[in-house]
Amino acid sequence: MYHKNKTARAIMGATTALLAVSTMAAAQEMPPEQSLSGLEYELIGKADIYSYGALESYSEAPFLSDLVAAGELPPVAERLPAEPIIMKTGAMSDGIGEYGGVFRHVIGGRPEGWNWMAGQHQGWGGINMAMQECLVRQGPRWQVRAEEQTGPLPNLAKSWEWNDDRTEVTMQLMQGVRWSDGDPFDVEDVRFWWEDNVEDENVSSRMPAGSFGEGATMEVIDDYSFKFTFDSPQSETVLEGLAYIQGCPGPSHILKASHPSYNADATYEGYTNALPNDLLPPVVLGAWVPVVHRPDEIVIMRRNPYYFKVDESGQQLPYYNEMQFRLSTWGDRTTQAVAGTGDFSNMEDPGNYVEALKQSQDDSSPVVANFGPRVLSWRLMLNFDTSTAADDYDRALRDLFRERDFRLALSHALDRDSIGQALARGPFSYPYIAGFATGSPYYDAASSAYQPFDQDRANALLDGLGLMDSDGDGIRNMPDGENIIIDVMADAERGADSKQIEAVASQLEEVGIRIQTRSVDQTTADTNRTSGNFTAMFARLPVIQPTRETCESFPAGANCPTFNKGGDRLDFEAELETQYNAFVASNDAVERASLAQSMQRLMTENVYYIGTVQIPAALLVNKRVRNAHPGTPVFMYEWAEDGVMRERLWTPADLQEAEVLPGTVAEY
Ligand code: BQZ
Repeated sequence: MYHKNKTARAIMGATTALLAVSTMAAAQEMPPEQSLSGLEYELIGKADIYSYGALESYSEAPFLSDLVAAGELPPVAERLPAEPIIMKTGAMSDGIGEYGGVFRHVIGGRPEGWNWMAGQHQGWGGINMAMQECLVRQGPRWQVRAEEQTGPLPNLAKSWEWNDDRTEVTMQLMQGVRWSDGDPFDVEDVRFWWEDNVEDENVSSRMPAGSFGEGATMEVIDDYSFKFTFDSPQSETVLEGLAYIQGCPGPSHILKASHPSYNADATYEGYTNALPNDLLPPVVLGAWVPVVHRPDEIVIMRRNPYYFKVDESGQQLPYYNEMQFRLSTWGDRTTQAVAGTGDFSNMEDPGNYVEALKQSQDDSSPVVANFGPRVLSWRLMLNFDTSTAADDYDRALRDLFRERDFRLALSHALDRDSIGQALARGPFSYPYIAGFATGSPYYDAASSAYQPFDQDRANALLDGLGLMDSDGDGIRNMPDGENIIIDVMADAERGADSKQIEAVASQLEEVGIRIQTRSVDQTTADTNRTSGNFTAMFARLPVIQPTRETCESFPAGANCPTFNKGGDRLDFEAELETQYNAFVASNDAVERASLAQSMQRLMTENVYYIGTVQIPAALLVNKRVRNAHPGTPVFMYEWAEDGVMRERLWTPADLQEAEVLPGTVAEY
């Protein structure tokens, strides 16, 4: 429960440590950081949040009882597993909820398709997390006390045991969970997810083959249990990789027919597109099911009558009957949350901050705003993989990117304070170099090599590489005479990204390097980014937990990171890979922290990518929404949509918004 004056700031401790270190101000150290987050809350045990068990009786949303009476649905007790997940009342900041109403999201993304196992996105902003359920869960961990911070929370995998030397972990699945069409969920769905998606290199899974646990193989034991075997001892940490958006099985009973392993006529392209965004409703395990998608307008989701979670009074979750996702822009998400026409925003576009904060401070404001630590970090990624270069010029560029002095030069050329001020005036931004963002529990200032703004140094480094402006046009030339012009892909719809690239481009031009920005739509940016299909790319990528979207930031296995998929490691990268492997294999928090420090040193000293700035985000939630714990971070173990646990959010009946599709559920 939320206690304003209790001190339990495990997550934000890093910021305080940083202030102490920065007074020593050695030449290449990070400047002092000012924290904007001030929330304190009580930390609790994992089982205080939810557990598994049978209750004497169950009840359901009233309209579902009508559907049962009409013979359209089996009774609730038959739809639930024998031992559902029980959300504990003590962990709810407003207690057990009332059924009904709508939760109104506004998002900037557009659903690409529903086949998430094949890497498709659903438009982000919380749609995927409302549809998917994963083997384990990370989002709610921000509330877990330090002694229990040993690994993920259970979810579909309700428990697991390790063998003595920790080379095998056997996981038990919940029994009796059903898909939203009533089909039973069992180990076959997990096997299909692993063998025919993750490990099938023809499928662009978000957890690329070989990136989860050294040499991991999977073996089915019986209908509800399976075993991972590893080449080397592993830890609870490695299992974090089985949470959103990596370890979430899709409906094998639907998808096998489109997969080449089961259908001689099927193609991999056809498989990826087997669940197009205009084919509704998809079959899911999540609390809500998409039932309407009007392109560029709205996605409407309705409650899943087979959802496998209840509250302590036996009410089947979720409380909200309907989830709406208006398809607009990310900036509009904040505008509408502040205006009260949307219920939720991860305020993440600093251009909005001052105005949004001012308005939300007013007593009559419909919204509460809480700042967290700096978790949003931006970077310019240079592709080190020469094997996928488009042509000779691109290959020459990538060879250059592999030179540490070139990356150091680019980093020294950037004036991160002015980039930050271009985003938002005020104390929001802080320089980002590479590695963990300062909001990460693994961040350590003393282990971060800082490349201060120093264009003389940048010029000297570039001169030293023999990259002179031989034709006097202001742009340095490659040894063969061509101008150095770097094609940088970026997401056109992210205002904070475009503003930064503009500043980066003009600063790099000052040292004779030209950036040519290629702005693309979000889906193109997303797929090219995750598949490594770019020469250079500018993007916002939080590095908070190394086990989440690992392949975007760490050399975890031969196919990672996305910006060096060819496996031809940079010198320090091989060492970084060894440290990453040791990190996920370690069960000792002290050892992990120290490995994180040496990873941070390697990443920042070698400028693994070129960071620009990092900023805090604020969570905006409408005041009529209950159980949105005020301590919920926008991002810590997962985005707030998971961290806030939407299946237990509710609104009192007299404050509920009207549903667009009252009385309905997905029909198959
Ligand atoms: C939050 C998040 C929930 C993806 C996406 C998007 C993609 C990335 C990232 C964020 C959006 C919101 O982020 O910006 O606040 O709601 O969806 O998933 O930026 O382009 O690929 O990783 O999650």
